[in-house]
Amino acid sequence: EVWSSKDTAFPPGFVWGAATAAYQIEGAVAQDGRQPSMWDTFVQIPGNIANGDTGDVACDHYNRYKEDVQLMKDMGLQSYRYSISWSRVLPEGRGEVNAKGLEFYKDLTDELLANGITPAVTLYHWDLPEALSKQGGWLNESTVEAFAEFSDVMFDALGDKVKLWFTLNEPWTTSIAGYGQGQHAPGLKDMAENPYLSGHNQLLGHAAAVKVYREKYAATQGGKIGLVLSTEWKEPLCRSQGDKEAAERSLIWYLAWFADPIYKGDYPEAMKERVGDRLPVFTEAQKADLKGSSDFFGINHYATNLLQDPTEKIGAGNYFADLNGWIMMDPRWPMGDASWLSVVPWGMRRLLRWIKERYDDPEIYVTENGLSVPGESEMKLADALNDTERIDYLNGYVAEIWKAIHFDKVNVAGYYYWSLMDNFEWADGFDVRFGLIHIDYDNDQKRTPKKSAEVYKNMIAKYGGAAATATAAKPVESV
Ligand code: GBH
Repeated sequence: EVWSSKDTAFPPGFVWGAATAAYQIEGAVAQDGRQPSMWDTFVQIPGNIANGDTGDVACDHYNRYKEDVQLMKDMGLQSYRYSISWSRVLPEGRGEVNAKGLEFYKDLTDELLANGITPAVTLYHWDLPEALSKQGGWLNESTVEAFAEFSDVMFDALGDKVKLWFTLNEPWTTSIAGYGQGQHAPGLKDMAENPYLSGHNQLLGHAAAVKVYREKYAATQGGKIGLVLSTEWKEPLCRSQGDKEAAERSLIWYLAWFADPIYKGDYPEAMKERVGDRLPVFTEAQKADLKGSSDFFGINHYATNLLQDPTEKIGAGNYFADLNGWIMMDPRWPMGDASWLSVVPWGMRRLLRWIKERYDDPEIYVTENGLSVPGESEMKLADALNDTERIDYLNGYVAEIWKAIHFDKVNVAGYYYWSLMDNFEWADGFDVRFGLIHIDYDNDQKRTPKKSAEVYKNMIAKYGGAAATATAAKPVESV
């Protein structure tokens, strides 16, 4: 059966939003008592960031948040996902609260609510306070407790207004890029043990924060809390059993590494077998705290890989040897402005279905999805604003989410485009742009909505309005 335009409704209450992260947009790194995070330190080292860019000013969102909230409102955004700069609130990572830092997040949250936009807060999006990083950061188990304390401060300050909380953003990326390969802060290089140890402590940090929320706040504040994981979709290169198993192994090493402890109470068996004593072990009490510690499944998804079973061993004793698969791209796929960003909308549907099946049909939020247009930062303004590739990407991926909901019966509760505006794209600095809104870094950070912002606005008006959500779609045969 073919779907018709009458069937395009999204479920009632489906949330349409956009996302950012503190270090990527705020700037104002030394304003009002903020102390450095490990990213402030990392960007100082020559060679770490393209063109020597830093987040010192970025979009200057800290000083322009009111203008930005108006832009969100103009776009019809229903929700905004933003993160907290931990060292703005607790400059030393623990201890003394910086009232002015906290004030900023209260003001921003109030401004959102006053404009009818639902706040969705990420507690940790990679910017660990430097004071904690110096003591080993996520390699040191004491960071677990520090994160729970920081989370407590934030629930206490914002929990009467924020009803959707994300503890960590993409522990995979922190573990691999930050502690394993060194392209991200803190820039450590050890792929044998660091990824597994930093991942382990992040999981414990997540569980500890959720415990604080559930014990002290959930009953009175009534919000939902979970975390945000990420993976590319992993498609077998050929139909051979070996390639199918390599693809499955890759999903386990990217996603189930973190999702299994949360939904099943422990690491996947395959990881325990292959990683051996480099994989830390949870105590029974920790397993109990982890299991069921997410009210929903947050997923950042952008791209797809092909997986081939290696015919010979690819090294030993490190993360990618443990995973044991060749990760590649189909050369025919269009690409974004990053070597990992293949444009493969159907990968979204397959990933959502995989999550549904492995984790017993959780509620899912797509917490990030977006495109950087190749060469956009080199373009004249008029060309950058005419971002047809981004529009195609948005339409394509959202259509696949729709198919996942209607044909595969996946419980998707919301979609957040990455990103609201161009921003500091980590190691790529300001060269790579993901925004619906253009930032002119040479002209006082001037904001200009791109064509994609208008398309998204129309999409939200069409699918996210009261009329659209009131009409439940007819059941349709699977295709
Ligand atoms: C997100 O991560 C971040 O949350 C956000 O801050 C960032 O700005 C945005 O994406 C755009 O980059 O090394 O080949 O195995 C990106 C999602 C998931 C992309 C992990 C790279 C690893 C590719 N990332 N993925 S690979």
